[in-house]
Amino acid sequence: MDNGLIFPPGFLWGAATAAYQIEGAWNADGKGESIWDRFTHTPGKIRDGSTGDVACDHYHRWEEDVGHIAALGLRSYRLSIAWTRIFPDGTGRPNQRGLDFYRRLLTALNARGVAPAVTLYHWDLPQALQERGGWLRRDTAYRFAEYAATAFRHLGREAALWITHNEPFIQAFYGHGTGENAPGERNPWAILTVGHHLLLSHGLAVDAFRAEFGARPLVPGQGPQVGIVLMIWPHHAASERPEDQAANRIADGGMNRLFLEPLFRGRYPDDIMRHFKWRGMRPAVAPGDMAIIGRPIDFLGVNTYTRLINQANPRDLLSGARQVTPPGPTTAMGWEIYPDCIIEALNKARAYTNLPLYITENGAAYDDVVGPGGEIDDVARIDYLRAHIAAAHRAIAQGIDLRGYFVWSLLDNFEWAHGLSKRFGLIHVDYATLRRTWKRSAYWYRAVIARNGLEAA
Ligand code: IFM
Repeated sequence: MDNGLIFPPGFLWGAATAAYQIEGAWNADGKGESIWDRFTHTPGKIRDGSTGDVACDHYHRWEEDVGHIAALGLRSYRLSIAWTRIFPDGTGRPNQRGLDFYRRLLTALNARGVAPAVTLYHWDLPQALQERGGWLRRDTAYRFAEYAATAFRHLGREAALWITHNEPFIQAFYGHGTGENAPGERNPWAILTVGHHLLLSHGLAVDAFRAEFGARPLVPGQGPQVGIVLMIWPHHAASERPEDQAANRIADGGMNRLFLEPLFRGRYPDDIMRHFKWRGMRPAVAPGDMAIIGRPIDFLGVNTYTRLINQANPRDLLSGARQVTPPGPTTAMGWEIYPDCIIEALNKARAYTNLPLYITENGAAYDDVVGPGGEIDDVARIDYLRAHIAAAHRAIAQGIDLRGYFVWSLLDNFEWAHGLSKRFGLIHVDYATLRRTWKRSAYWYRAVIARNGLEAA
C-alpha cells in the first residue's frame, strides 16, 4: 500500500518570519531606529513606497498570531529578535520592555507546544551602530556578541534553536555591494570586510552561548542549541563554455563557499580571495579570527528557494556573471520553480559538514487573489510546497540528516526592497485592516504536519 511520503518521527515542521518584516511598531516601547527603519523612510528605496512601520502589526497582534501558529499545528516557529528592541542604540543598558515582549511571545509558544527557533540578526542593525561604521567596523562584532549574550541570559532557555545570523551573504552583498538593501551602501570594496565581521560576530556569539549554557553541545530536546542560517542556492553554468563555467564558479563561491569554507574549513576560498583581490578587495582578518569563526556549532540552517544559472559577464564587477532567464516556470519573484534546489543545497552543505541540517526557509510568492467569499485558493503555492517537501523527503532517503523544514512565511509580510507587494504567506494579511485569513495552502500544510508527510500521489 502506498502510504505517501512520511517523514522521520520528530521531524520539525515549521514556518518562519523575521522581526522587521512582520512586527511594525517601529518605535514603540523604547525601540531604537534600525538601518531598515532609516532605509524605508528614505524616499525611493522601496519599490512600492511602503515601510515596515506597521507591516503585519505583529507586535500588537502576537497573541492572535500564536493562535494561528498553534492551530496550524506547527512544531516550531522561527522568528527573529529586533536588536533595537533590546538595545535601542545597539549597546549599553538593555530595554526591559523589549525583553518582556520576546519573553511573553516565547513563553506563549512553548505553552502551546511550539518550539521557538530564534534568529538574533535578520539584517536590522541599530542605526546608531551604523553611524559608527556598521559592519565595516570590527567593533560591531563585539557589540553583537554583547547583544547575543544578553538574549541568551534573559531568553536562552525559551528557544530550542538559536540562530546567530540569517543569510550573511545578503547583508554583505545587497546591503553593501548593490545597495538594494539597508544600509544601501554601494561599495563593493566593503563586501568582504562586512562578511568577515558578520562571521566573526557569529563566532563570538557562539562563545557567548557556550559561556551561558556550558561548553559541550547539548542533546536535541535537552536544551537550546546554536547554529547559523546560510542562503544556499545551487548555481549552474549556462553552458559548457569555459567562460561560463568560470563565472559560475565565482558566483557560487561568492554566495555559498565564501561562508561555508570559513565556518567549516577555517579559511576563505582561495579562488574567491584571488577574484576579489584582483578587484582590490580583501577582508581585514586579524590573527585568531578564523578559529573564532570556526567554533563548533550544533546545526546548520539552509535557506533555499531556486537555482541560479550563470553566464560570463566581464562587466559585472562582483561575480563576473549575469543570470540567464530560467527555462521553467517562475514564482512572482521571477524565481524558477526548481524543487531539486532542496537536494542540491543540502548536498552542498553536506560537503562541508555532517551537522544536523534544517531547511530554515523555503516557499513562494504569488499574486494571490482573494475570492468573492474571502477565500484564497493558492494552488500554485501548494504545488510549489508539495514538490519541495517531496524533494526534502528524497534528501532524507539519500542519507542527509535533515531535521526540519520551515515554510517562508507564516504571514504575508514586508518583502524588503519589494515592500508589501510580494506575498509569501500561508496566511493572507489585508494591510488595510490587518485581518489574517488562512489561504488554502495553510489548510494543506496543517494536514501535512498532522500526517507527518505528504499524501500518496
Ligand atoms: O523574505 C526573505 C527573508 O527575509 C530572507 N530569505 C528570503 C526571503 C524571501 O525573499
